[in-house]
Amino acid sequence: MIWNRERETLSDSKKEAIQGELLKNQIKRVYGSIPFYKEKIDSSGLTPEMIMSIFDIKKLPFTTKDDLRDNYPFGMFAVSTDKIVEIHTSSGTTGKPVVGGYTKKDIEIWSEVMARCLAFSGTTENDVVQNAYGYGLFTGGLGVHYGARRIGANVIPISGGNTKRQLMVMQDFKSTIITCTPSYSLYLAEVGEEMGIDFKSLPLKAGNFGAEPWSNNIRKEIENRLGLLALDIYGLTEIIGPGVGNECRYKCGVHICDDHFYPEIIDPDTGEVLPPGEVGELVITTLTREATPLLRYRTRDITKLIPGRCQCGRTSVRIERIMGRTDDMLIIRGVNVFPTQIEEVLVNIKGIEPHYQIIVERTGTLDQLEVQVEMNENLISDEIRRLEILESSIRSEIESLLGIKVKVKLVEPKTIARSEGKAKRVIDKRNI
Ligand code: DLL
Repeated sequence: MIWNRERETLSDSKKEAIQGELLKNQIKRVYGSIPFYKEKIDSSGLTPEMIMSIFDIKKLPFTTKDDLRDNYPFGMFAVSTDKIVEIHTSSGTTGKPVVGGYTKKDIEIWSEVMARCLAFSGTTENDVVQNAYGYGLFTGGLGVHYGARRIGANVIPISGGNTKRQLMVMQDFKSTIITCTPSYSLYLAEVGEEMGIDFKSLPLKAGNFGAEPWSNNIRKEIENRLGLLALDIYGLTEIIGPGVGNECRYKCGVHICDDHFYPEIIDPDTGEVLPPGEVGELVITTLTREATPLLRYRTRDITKLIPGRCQCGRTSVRIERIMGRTDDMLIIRGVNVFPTQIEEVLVNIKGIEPHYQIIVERTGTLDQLEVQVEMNENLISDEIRRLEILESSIRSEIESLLGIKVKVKLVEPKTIARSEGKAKRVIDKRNI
């Protein structure tokens, strides 16, 4: 179902006209209300009047995460504090968090784009949405909540964690839609299977999974084990939270709500704008955000724009699922490695679970990458020799994909920590 047919199926020319008008207004607002942007625009030799259409966006300077940190907490706010009705922050663990402010209108917009995202997975007013994203400063819980309310679905604000209670609620309240991180959905599957729950007999029909990178193979695993349609939802605190975009049931890229968020892909080293199909860093400009608008924000997320139209009828720009982040990308002996590449290999191997962790260490001047993977219960009783053969076959598959030497260690079932939110895949012990 398309939630907002008029806005989600705009012709190119109409969309460009709308985006252009919104951008012009946005530039004037940020220039007049955020000293940081006034200075930045002035020093790049521009005036707000020089931005006349959406195609002029390329002239604007970028905004980085460091800019947000330098202006922490409220230096990037475009409205006075009495207009703010809610605040959220990023879930990052290093340094000061990123702060997003919302006016009443921002919450309206958030509800609208999240309603669109939930409609991608078929959510209607008849559905029961079990919202297992964390409520609180993290945007996941309340963002999904607002969208589900906008649709008129019955939302269960269970938040993250307390897995047994999640499973009880899922059965007793007859949840039809589940929203959580992909890694947590697999944990729900694991605990549910141990309790003897037959997920396929439950009314669960779909889930919007996101907030962390995941692969297509993990999607298959989630779909098979939970018996539902698993779609990717993307977003970030800086832009609005969840609701920036979502996959449709054709699963061919994340549709961006591009009448609110304008996406570009750049070469992260040079800043040059790349054409559709080329992989680079996603940059987003908020066209309608009132409280914390951002111009050309460098997300650090790596993806590409997908050319062409989607069969679902929406005309929104699509991006490939996020491959990783520029700051998650490991550079091991000069080779770029994303955890999702390793995940793709692991999920296809029998005898192991999709729970893994990547440990990076430096011995002398050499980086060592070790992949720890859980074996499953059936394998654990196997003789050592067979386990060694499995380890070495996993190793050679990863090595042939990445082109570097790695260590693989099979670990006992359930020894890798499960997460109720974003999974921690990489432990980087290097001091660099
Ligand atoms: O994770 C917002 C969110 C909540 C999205 C619930 C989807 C569902 P932050 O905590 O600010 O916001 O983290 C944003 O998480 O820049 C990406 O690196 C990553 N991320 C978010 N969604 C996806 C996804 C929320 N579908 C950061 N695939 C982003 C891959 C994702 N990475």
